[in-house]
Order: sequence, then structure tokens, then C-alpha cells
Amino acid sequence: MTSTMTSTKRSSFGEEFMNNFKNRNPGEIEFHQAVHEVTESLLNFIEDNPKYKNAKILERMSEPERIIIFRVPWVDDKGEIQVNRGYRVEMNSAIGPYKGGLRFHPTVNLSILKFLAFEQVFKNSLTTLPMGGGKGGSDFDPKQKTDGEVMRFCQSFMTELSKHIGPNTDVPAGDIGVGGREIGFLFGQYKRLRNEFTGVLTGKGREWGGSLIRPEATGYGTVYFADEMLRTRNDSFKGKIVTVSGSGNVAQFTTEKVNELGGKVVTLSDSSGFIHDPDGIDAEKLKFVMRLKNIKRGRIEEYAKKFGAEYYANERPWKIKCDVALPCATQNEINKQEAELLIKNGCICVSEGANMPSTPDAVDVYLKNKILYGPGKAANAGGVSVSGLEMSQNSLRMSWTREEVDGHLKRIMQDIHTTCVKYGKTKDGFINYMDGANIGGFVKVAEAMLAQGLV
Ligand code: NDP
Ligand code: 2IT
Repeated sequence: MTSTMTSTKRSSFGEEFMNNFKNRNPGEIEFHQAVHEVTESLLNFIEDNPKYKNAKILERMSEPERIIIFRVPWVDDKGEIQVNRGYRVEMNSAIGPYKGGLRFHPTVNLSILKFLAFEQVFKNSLTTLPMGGGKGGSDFDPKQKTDGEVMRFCQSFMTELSKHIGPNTDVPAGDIGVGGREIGFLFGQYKRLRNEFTGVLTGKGREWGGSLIRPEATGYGTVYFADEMLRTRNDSFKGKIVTVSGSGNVAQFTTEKVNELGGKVVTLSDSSGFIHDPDGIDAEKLKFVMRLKNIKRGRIEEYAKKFGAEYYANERPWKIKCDVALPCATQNEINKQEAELLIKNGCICVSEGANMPSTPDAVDVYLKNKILYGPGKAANAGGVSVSGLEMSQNSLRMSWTREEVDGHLKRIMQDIHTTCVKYGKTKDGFINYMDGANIGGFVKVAEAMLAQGLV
């Protein structure tokens, strides 16, 4: 009787919250998806800890502290004027300055940036470092643009953004379409406008305030996290067949670390299709991919031509048999049917380098089959963790060695794993890393918000 009443009360709180939330954010389906997942994980926890419910912490955490939207006019190489839209979602500053990447991609809109900023709050809390959450970007498409066009766009974007950020206020970094080249142009413009050399951005070049290991950090961290999960079952990457999606920053260094740990990566992809190389993408082939993607800015199809691998146009790699799957491209890139296919083919572990790459019904498939599933906010937190370490080094005006930074990164990924186990272990011993990450990330931010009064 009591338990029925309690569960009815629980589901009605969840339903009421989600209904109100959706009404306030109509049509923002990615934002709905991210908040719904967290709410499902937190319902029981919040009912058991009424202080969070009474203080309306979840209602406050799902409302951004501030959103800035601005016009970005620039001139292309033909002398024609172009207009894009720029954004910065400042989601939560309870435990530190807003921190999170900038995404330049034609699909960027408010729903995508709000979902990413919301996820970032929990992720940054899990890292153990003092960083709040934010995300920004533009619908600008860097593909087929010259360096000059990208620079003029970045300068115009930063001319407005510079009014809202700062090393103790909001510290952006890279994400899809924003790498070392773009961070350089953005930093240069900030410095001209403010006449200040500060750690206002992370992912900077080594010679001008960047941290060693930051380029590698997200990919390495995703593999370290998967390795920690495998250890709970006395297993490792040795001899494992691994499918990776994407071929950008995260996918490249994920591949490098899997190779180092004795696994074999057999796929990579981009938005046009994927390649399958059953012999494995070894260090030499990876060097080709890095040149192809980071310098030539070409398509992954060229890998197939160069090495005689199979190319599948307009398809995703999840139909290829694997032991471990590491999605490193974008949101909602594994659906229910693909998750079922992964399981059918013997996949035992999914560790998310990308943000929210699995649809909710794909996640249900992983959890039902009790495979090792590391959600993005835990598994890909290595990138922002080393961003946090870059901020520390900038404040100290020092730089640490590769070994020091990699050591910190490894320890942080282990700590995140421990937090997930603490909050996500179920009675039968199964670790629900999704619940663990959501609850573990929530507690620190919620406690800070309670302590700071009505913020
Ligand atoms: P990059 O821009 O370096 O690479 C993105 C890769 O994903 C490219 O291969 C790109 O293909 C592919 N991709 C992008 N959009 C789509 C799409 N709609 N469909 C299919 N493929 C797509 O970005 P990152 O490697 O930095 O980011 C990859 C993922 O990792 C993102 O989800 C990002 O949010 C997440 N992430 C990144 C972090 C970082 O530090 N960079 C930290 C934590 C998470 P194409 O070249 O055709 O566009
Ligand atoms: O999604 C992410 O965590 C990032 N794109 C990195 C953010 C950062 O501030 O380094």
C-alpha cells in the first residue's frame, strides 16, 4: 500500500515537472531529451531528500541563468556579406565560472545548445574541479571555408562574445567545428579587444598558454573510462575489436589510446559515411587520418581509397561486429535498432565520447541487457577536465609536463568512475552508470545552490 502510494506520488512529481518544463521550452526536443533522462534518474533521490524538492532545485537547474544571442556579420572571400547567429548559454555558475565548448555547425540551435549546457553542468561537477556549466556556438559551417573566411567569422563572433566572458566569468573551449585553428583566431581577437593575455579560452596552442594533453584528453579519457568499466568485470582492451564513429578530435585520440591498450579499432566515420578496416587502424593509418581531417579537411572516404578498406556511404558503423563501441561523432547517432544489433553481435561495452550519442530507447536496450554503459557526461569528461587543468596552469603561470597532466586525467577519470559506482550500484551488483553520473553530478551543484540562497 505504502509503496504504491509512494510510487504514484513519485511519478506524478516527475510528470508534473516534465509537463511544466516542456511548456516552458516548446519544440526543444534535444533539451527535453537531456532533462528527461536526468529527471528519471533523480526522481527517487529527490523524493528521499525533500530539501532538494522544496527548494525547487531541479526547476532552477533546468532554467539557464542567462542566454546571449547575437548577430555575427562577416565578409566572405567574394566580398559578399554573410550573417550568422551566435549564442552563449550560461547555464549554472554554482560551483565555478561557466565552462564549456563552442560548436560551429549548420544544425546549431537553441535546443541543442541548451541540452549541451545542461549536460555540461553535471559533467563538470563530476570532474571534481571548480567549473560551472555553459555552451555556445553558431550555425556557421566551417566546411569549404578558407582560413581567411574562418578568421573573419571568428573575429566578428568574438567581438560580441568578449563582452560576456572572462577568465573568472565564463571560459569557452572547442567542440564540433571548433579546434586549434578557431581557438587561435578567437583568442587573438579577445586579446586585441581587452588588451589582456588571460586564460579566457581553453584548448589554446602550447606556445601561448595551452596545456599539454588537452587535444588528446577527451579521447584518452573516454578510453580510460571504458577501461575502468571493463576492470569491474576483470576484463581489458587487450584483443578487443572496437568500433569508433566520427573522425575528428575525439575519434582520433580515442583510436590512438585503444591501440596503445592493445585493442583494434576497425571503423571511423564522418557525416557522409563510414569506413571498415578489419586489419585495424594502426598508428601509421591514424597519422593519415589526422592529416586528412585536420590539415586537408577532406572526407573519410579517402581512407578507403588509400588503404583498400570498405566504404559505406550514408551509413553508420554500428552494424559491424565489435566487443566495444565508442561513439565519438554527435548526438542521437545510435538508435534502438542499432543498439539491439550491437548486443546481438556481442558488444559488451559502450563508452560515449560524444555528447548524448545514444537515443533514450538505445540506452534502455543497454540497461536491459546489463552491458557496461558509460554515458557521455561521465565518459567524455576528460576534455573539460584538462581544460580545468589548463585554467589552473594559466592562473599559476606555469605549465606541467605531459606525464603530470596525463596522470591527473587518469586519476580524474577513475574518480568519476568511483562516483558512478557509489550512486549507481544496484542491489544485484549491476552498475547503472547513467543513474550514478546523474545523481553524483547533481549532489554537488544542488548543495552549492542550497548554500548560496535563492540563486
Ligand atoms: P570535430 O568537429 O573534431 O569532429 C566531429 C566528427 O563528427 C567529424 O568526423 C564529423 O564529420 C562528425 N559529425 C559531426 N556532426 C555529425 C552529424 N550530424 N552526423 C554524422 N557525423 C557527424 O568534433 P569533436 O571530435 O570535438 O566532437 C565530437 C563529439 O564529441 C561531439 O558530440 C562533441 O560534443 C563531443 N565532445 C567533444 C569534446 C572536445 O573536447 N572536443 C569534449 C567532450 C565531448 P564531418 O567532418 O562530416 O562533419
Ligand atoms: O562537451 C565538452 O565537454 C567539450 N566540448 C569541452 C568543453 C571544455 O570546456 O573543454
